[in-house]
Amino acid sequence: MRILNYIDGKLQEPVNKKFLDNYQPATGEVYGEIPDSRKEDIDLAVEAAKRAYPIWSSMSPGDRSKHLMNLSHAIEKNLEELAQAESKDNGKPLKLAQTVDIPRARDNFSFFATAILHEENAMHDMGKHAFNYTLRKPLGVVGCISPWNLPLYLFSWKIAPALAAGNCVVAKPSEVTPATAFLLSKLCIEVGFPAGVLNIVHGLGHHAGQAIVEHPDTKAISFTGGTETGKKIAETAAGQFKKTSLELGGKNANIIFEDCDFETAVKTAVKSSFANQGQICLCGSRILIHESIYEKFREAFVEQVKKLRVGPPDAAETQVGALVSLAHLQKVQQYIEVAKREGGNILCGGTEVQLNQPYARGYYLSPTVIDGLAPSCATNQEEIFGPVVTLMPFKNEEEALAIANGTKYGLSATIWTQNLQRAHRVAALLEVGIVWINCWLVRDLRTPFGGSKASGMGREGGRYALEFFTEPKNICVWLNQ
Ligand code: TXE
Repeated sequence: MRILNYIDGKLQEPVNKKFLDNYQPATGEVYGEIPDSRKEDIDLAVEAAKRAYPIWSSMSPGDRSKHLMNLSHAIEKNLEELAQAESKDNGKPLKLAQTVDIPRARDNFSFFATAILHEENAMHDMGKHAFNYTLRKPLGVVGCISPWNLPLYLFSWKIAPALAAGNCVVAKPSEVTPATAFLLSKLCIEVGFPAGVLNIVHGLGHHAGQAIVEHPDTKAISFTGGTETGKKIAETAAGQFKKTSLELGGKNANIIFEDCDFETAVKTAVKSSFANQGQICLCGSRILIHESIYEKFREAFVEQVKKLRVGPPDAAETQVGALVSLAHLQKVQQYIEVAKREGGNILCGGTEVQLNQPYARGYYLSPTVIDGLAPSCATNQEEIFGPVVTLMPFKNEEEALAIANGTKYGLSATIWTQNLQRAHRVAALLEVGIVWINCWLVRDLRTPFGGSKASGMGREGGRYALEFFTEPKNICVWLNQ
């Protein structure tokens, strides 16, 4: 697959004609190439977006909505092809791409396409003297930079609200998983999406990504990725007073109280630890268990984890596919070594899984459960972002909260209890942006999505995203003589 940039409605090579290898995680083989775009490509994309902006931003919400719905329908029509491409590019089970990633990308477009049909603006009445009304204006050209773990899902989660609000977009998917963003650009051409409104440029973060952030004409940056990268983006953007929305890492606590619905808690904890090979920012990577049920939970949990089937992404029975890249596999393995040095007990997993040809060189790791580590050690503090989870006992609610809140991250948490008062009390005291009570990853696209502390700044979702991608302008009208 030879991937091309999508600029001004056309597929094109990067100006320098240089390409990077694209790897298939399931086999470890190079299976395509992607543009190694630089500043000059971003300049072209921003110019195209600026030309398209006057028409796109002044279109009625109804007309913009129709264009976005066309993309949603095109994703639905091509769901199978997109799911195959996502699974091949990322290593995730095909079934997951078919049932979660691609349907969600479709829904991201339809959600924001219809949301703008129901928008209302504020009016502040000052009695007989005057009144105010508030316009919400798009920002202009905005940059959207997305990661590799949920490629089309997170890419569309940014560009759909940005476009719906009337902005033109320069977007860069992760260089590790560029395939479905490229297929989306082909769909844009197929459905006649207006040229220049959405531009998709491929390349490395420190080249193409950095150029989007530095460009004086990108008015806002919506970013999802690692905390270190987010910090760098925030520093660059601050100098230009650019708006930023940063969705970064997590080290989420999954708190299991003694009165939980045990079977459901165990089953869901397996999912929240290892879905997408543990490469979801919302995964519950630290399981805190009340000491009275610690042993019982550990036994039941490890037994179920051992049964998870690691295998080729396209095999129907596979539950855990390949990690996204060799570099990432090695990073996760290093963390397992750190856990051993810190004195952790590897209760299961921790080793590479050797599959037969053609998958023998793929990046497979067995789901890993570790206990016996203090909350303050590196394994329990740093984001591993792989199929690795730790178990820790706690004595009471206060201790559970202290452990849960005791990291630099603050993205999400899960609470398992049948005690209504405790559930709400603990939820209110958790220093995170999202809490699930007796469930995990149940999503309503209208709700605020994002984290606090080192997990980021700002919120995505529903009106929060539409507010981020617009600027309020108050107009005061004097009525008296
Ligand atoms: O992400 P990066 P990486 C975490 C996870 C992972 C770590 C690093 O812990 O191990 O981050 O992953 C672009 N200016 N998450 O290195 O580098 C880059 O090209 C502008 C959490 O793959 O942050 C890609 O498109 N852009 C996470 C995007 O940023 C830059 C999801 C993310 O890449 C840039 C993924 C720069 N200077 C990883 N440098 C989550 N929150 O869900 C890179 N990029």
